[in-house]
Amino acid sequence: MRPTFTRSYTERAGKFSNPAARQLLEVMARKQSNLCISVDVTLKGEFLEVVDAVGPYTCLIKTHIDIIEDFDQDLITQLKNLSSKHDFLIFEDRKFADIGNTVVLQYSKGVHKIASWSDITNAHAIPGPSIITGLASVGVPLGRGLLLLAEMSSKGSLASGSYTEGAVRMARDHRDFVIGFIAQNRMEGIGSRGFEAEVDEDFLIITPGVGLDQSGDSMGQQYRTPFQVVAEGGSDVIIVGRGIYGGGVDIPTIQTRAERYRAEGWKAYEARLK
Ligand code: S5P
Repeated sequence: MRPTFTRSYTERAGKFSNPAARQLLEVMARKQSNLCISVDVTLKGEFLEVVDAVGPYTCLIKTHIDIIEDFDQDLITQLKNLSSKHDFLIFEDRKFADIGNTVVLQYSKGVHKIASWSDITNAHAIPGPSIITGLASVGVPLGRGLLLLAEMSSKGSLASGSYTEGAVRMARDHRDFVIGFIAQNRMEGIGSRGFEAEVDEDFLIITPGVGLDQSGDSMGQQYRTPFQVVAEGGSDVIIVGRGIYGGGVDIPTIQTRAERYRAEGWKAYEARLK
């Protein structure tokens, strides 16, 4: 059987029943972009300015909505307008990690009402399957998708080995809602009998810790290049943050960098299809 990562995004889109996964793969093919941009800035005005500037180059805007100091409902209205204008999906990087009842409230209520605007969100596997059933009770009726954190990019991460295997097993039991993983490697076949190529399952692999010019930061982040991540590692989407908006640069520079990462990510995808 042909391994998942050698199939085109378009071919794979049709196989997902989850609407968010399907839409993401379709946007990726349409825009020739497997670049998710993490806009980790703390002021609404700057956030919207960067999102509007990089919108054309990205398939997915990743947010940490709780770091925005002057958050209001209008930010969400404007973000959704930009997502229609530029044709990208929205991923709130909330990293839920609590019991089912609590994550239901955190996902749907409070100031941010994440489920009402975020196509995709993510969760740690640490609480066990009830975190998925809790989040799914809110997200599935809205057509949302969930990524489980199976591995992390930070030095000394404890998410490896049997923990990663446990996360994959949890995902397999909830295929309607769990669309893939935040991970550094492909996950098909992990924790099951066969080798990757023998298992016909498809999970999206979304990979942070991507940079072309740095190997890490002073706080344990570790970077690999788009080629290492997509062509060699078989990941589907690269997440780039400071590599694009970092260093206090102007908007044209941010756009030049976004296009550079888009082109590198796409080239790596085309290389692995061959
Ligand atoms: O393992 C992880 C998982 C995530 S979601 N490592 C990460 O770095 N992230 C997130 O990706 C992190 O919270 C940040 O928003 C982004 C990486 O940002 P960068 O500036 O280092 O590219």
